[in-house]
Amino acid sequence: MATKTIREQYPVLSRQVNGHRLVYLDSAATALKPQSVIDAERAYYEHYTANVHRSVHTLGEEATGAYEAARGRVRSFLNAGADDEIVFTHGATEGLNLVAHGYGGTHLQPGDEIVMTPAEHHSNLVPWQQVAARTGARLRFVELGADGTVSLDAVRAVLSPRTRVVSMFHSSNVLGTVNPIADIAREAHRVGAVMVVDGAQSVPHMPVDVAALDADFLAFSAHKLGGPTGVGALYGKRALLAETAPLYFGGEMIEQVEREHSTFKAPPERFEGGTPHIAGVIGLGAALTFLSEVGMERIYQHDRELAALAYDRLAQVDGIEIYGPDHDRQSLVAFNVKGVHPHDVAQVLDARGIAVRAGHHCCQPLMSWLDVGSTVRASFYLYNEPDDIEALVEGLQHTVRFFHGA
Ligand code: C6P
Repeated sequence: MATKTIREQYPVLSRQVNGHRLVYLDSAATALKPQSVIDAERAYYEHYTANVHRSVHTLGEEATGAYEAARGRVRSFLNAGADDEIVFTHGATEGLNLVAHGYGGTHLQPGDEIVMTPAEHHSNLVPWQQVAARTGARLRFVELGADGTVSLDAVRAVLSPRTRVVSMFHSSNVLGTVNPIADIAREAHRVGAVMVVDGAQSVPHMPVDVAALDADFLAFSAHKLGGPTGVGALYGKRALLAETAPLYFGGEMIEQVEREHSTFKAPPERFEGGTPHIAGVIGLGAALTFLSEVGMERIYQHDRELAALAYDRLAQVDGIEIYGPDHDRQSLVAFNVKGVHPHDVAQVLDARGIAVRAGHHCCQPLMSWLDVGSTVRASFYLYNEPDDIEALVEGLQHTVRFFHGA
């Protein structure tokens, strides 16, 4: 599929924003949706709206078939061993909460250790803080390298016989770095800990193989890879999911309910209580099909090339400070224009049709480590091209002139 054809499949890219063509550089917050995803959701609502796993009529069977087919698609996309290792969630945040509360909350003892980095998204930090407070476990943080990277030696330095959980991002939503998860998982397993992976920023941008990584759990969101909002999936090894307690109790997750007592279904149904986001799950399946047709290896290379180009071009703009390493970036660049608040930068860019994110990116401890309150972030995906980066560079040159004079 040629890049031009890819762009044409995203209807929102044909709109104008403030009199300019839309330059969408905020895919790390949420990615644009291709027509096939929009069509798949719409088809469910137009042609076979029904609940799943309940209704024994034609529409119910069709809906259940499409819902379970999407589970199979997630399994093959991640190279998981079996469909029942895939749990549908509201997104990465719910997946990580399910592991923290459902697994950590029932396995951690006082003095046990949970290892992570100071660069975690709040969704992979706050749930563990909560579970640590409840169980008496302790959080331990890996020391970041000077450029924000995570080295295996730094991970080894904090692992101990008390480590029970290592929970880390795969790709950073601020630094653009990719953690060596397969190596970290090997070290985690050596001390008897489980490896939890926050795949929110990796699954959309690179081939992710849970078997090759030997991840015990891996969570991601559909909306960051072109699927609908409010849905995602959690991969968990079958034996570990079997030891995980559900977060929600109610319809369809039960086996037998008596007045005073209930028993629960096996995973994954045990974790999908209540009517799920059926259209969203079907849309997630369509998004994975679309990405697979383009090819994840190709998307990986494309996004890396754009991130490298953006780094080089932004480094040439006077008055810009870039955060994170100068090489090996996955799909984004976070930076500041010296002396200008990130929100002001975002507003000036927006007036030129350029969408970026400004803020702490739900990574306040990392902002403290970087010694900033917030940053601007430009993030790229398969529909971006070098001309989008040139538009950003021109917009930033204009911003510098606007605030600091010619
Ligand atoms: N980061 C960003 O603009 P949810 O919100 O559940 O879909 O994903 C949470 C999440 C978890 N981990 C990482 C590394 C993430 O980047 C995100 C979402 C968005 O950076 C919204 S804050």
